[in-house]
Amino acid sequence: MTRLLTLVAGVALLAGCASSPDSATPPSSSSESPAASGAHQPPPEGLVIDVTIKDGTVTPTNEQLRAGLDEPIVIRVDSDAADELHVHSSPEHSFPVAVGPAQSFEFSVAVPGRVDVELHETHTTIATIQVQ
Ligand SMILES: [Cu+2]
Repeated sequence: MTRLLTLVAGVALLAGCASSPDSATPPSSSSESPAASGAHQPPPEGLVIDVTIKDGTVTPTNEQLRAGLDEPIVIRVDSDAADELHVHSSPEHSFPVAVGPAQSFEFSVAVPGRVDVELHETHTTIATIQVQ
C-alpha cells in the first residue's frame, strides 16, 4: 500500500515538473539596446587610437600620445593578419588581434609613466602613451 502511494506521488511530481511554464524569459521589454554594429556611435571618452595592419604595415607607428590616469584608452584595430597587441603598462595587457575590421580593445592605466603599445608579430610600436 505504501509503495503504491510513493509511486503516485512520484508521478504527480513528474507531471508537475513537465507542466511548469517554460516562459520564464519573455521577449525583451527593455529599451536599452547597445548598438554593436554602429559605425557612427559617438566616440567614447578618453583616448582612441585607430590602428590599421595591412600587408605587414602598421599605421600609425611611434605615436606620442598622452592619457590621464584611469582614463579609458581604446585601441581600434583593422587588420588583415593575426597579431598580438601588447600594452606595456603595470599590470600589462595583452590582446589577441584577429583578421577583421573594427576590433576594439580597451584598457586603462593606473600607474603614471610611459606605456608602450606594441604589436609583437610585426615587432612594431604603435604608440607610446605618457600617462599622468
Ligand atoms: Cu610587448
